[in-house]
Amino acid sequence: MRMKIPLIFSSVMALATPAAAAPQGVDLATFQAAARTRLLQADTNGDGRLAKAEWTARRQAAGAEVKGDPAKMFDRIDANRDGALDTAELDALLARRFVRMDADKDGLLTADERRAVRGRVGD
Ligand SMILES: [Ca+2]
Ligand SMILES: [Ca+2]
Repeated sequence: MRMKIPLIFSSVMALATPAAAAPQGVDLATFQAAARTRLLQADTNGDGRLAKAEWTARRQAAGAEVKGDPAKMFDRIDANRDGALDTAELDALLARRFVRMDADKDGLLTADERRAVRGRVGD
């Protein structure tokens, strides 16, 4: 009987491996974590939040792909009006963005869905 255990184990591994190797998309939490890390590259004073000047500088550096006034956009995102974008505010922004990008509403962003909006979202 003991000889069968490794066989069962290896067949379970064989079933699990393809799903791990070829994910169907990125879920919200993964998207938020990755995008938040990218946004916080603009956190030049390292306090873990984006001040308006940091946000504006980042939007301007993104150049022609960015539409709209960065300062007005900042004010919309800064829900508690303290003049900085914290993790919760960035995650709320990214959650709205995720919903817009998730064309088939399955809760996962595929590479195609992300490609479809590239250049429209500004980063
Ligand atoms: Ca804030
Ligand atoms: Ca999707």
